[in-house]
Amino acid sequence: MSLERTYAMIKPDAVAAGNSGKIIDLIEKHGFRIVAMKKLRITKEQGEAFYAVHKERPFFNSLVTFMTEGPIVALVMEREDAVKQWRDLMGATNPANAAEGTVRKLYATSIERNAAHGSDASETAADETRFFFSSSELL
Ligand code: FUP
Repeated sequence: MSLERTYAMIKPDAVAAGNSGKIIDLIEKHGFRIVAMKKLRITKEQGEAFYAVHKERPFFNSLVTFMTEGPIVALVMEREDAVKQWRDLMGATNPANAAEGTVRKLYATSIERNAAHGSDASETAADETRFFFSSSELL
């Protein structure tokens, strides 16, 4: 299997709680190479565009408010089977259903305040990467 890249975010809840370092440590321990990383605060416009696929869902406004309440850490990371491996390491969307040892089991507090984001496919990862990083930032 060849190397794949995925896009990840450590969400505002986990950054504010001081858990970003521990999550980055987990990421590296699971064999991901960090290709790009930055701390930033998402604007309302960026949040609405990033989550546009969920526009009609009842949680959309609340999700955008949460994602813009404080800084996030955005990452591009690489390993074999990166999209699935990162989703497995994050755990289920709702931390109540997340497996032991996963990021969401360890650090999430609700389905909304769920500590981390991971792309759902390689193509989505490329789009989400372009949304936050220029090609010269991918190292
Ligand atoms: P995931 O791929 O695990 O991030 O989950 P989804 O794409 O289904 O959902 C994206 C984000 O929407 C989740 F991370 C949190 C938020 N969400 C809610 O706030 N409430 C819900 O009922 C479902 C999702």
